[in-house]
Amino acid sequence: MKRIVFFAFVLAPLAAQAQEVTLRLVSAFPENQFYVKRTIEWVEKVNKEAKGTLQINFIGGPKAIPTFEVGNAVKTGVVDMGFSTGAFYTNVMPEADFLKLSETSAAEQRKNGGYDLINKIWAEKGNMRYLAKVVEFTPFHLYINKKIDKPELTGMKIRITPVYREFFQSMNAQVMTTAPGEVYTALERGVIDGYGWPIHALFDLNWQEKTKFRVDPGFYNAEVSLIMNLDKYKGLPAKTRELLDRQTLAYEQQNDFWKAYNQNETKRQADAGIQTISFDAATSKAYVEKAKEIGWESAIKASPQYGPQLKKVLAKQAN
Ligand code: 173
Repeated sequence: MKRIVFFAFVLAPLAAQAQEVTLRLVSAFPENQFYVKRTIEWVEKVNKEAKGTLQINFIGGPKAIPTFEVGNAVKTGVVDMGFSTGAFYTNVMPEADFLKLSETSAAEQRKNGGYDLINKIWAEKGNMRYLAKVVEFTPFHLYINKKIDKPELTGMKIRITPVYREFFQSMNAQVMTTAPGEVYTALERGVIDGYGWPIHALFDLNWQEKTKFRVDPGFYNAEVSLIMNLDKYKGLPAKTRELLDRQTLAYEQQNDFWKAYNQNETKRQADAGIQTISFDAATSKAYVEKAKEIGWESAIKASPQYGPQLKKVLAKQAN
């Protein structure tokens, strides 16, 4: 009798406390991308440190859930966590793609109200928690296989995601949206004359084999992050949630990593024979300004409510 009482009052609560939470994570980027490998390493570290409390179970990449469906899968709870960029889930909310317009860093956005605003919107429109941004300080570029001497793409078919749509269209490109996993074949078959992509991660997918030119300068700021189903996030025991917040923040705080990585990737492209196309100073300046102007203009049009609020925390304010 005594023993039973001991079990009920002492051991049973201990057993409940020891319940380990498992979160299922999918990646919108192909598994052979360096981003994903780096994230899997982070997951392994978390799993070691959080043993008994939290385990993240990496399910896979776009073969598990297609690139443009990861956002919806997180929203509805088909999976618990997603590794994605906002451009891949504009079908959940247009605001997802606005984070490319960030001129302030993730660290600054944690202080200036940006992180809280993002989380307000992500919760309200996407039933999501925006855990942490883990790729930044990374410009996008236009890569093409035909030489141009001015920012003019008439007659060219360019692979895009929502990141580049309005900007490339403003240069008269014919655009075609595809997931990263389909770009190599499109290049190989000559279906596209070029594509938008960050300064890095070209080699991960072997695109250097099919790429002649990179247009400089770059524009915008690539954003890749960990997102989570909001109900799942709220339902975590407080201690587990705090642990997850700490671990995702620690990952975000390593973003300076990308600065040196991108320099190296730029060199690697030159070494692989990718030539750069540059414009004169005035044209370059106008090119970058146009990207920004068109980006915010379409953002505010797509979200009159949150576009202007996000601009305040994402854009560097003119003094
Ligand atoms: O080009 C893309 O697929 C894209 O939108 C993107 C965004 C962030 C990082 C890498 C790619």
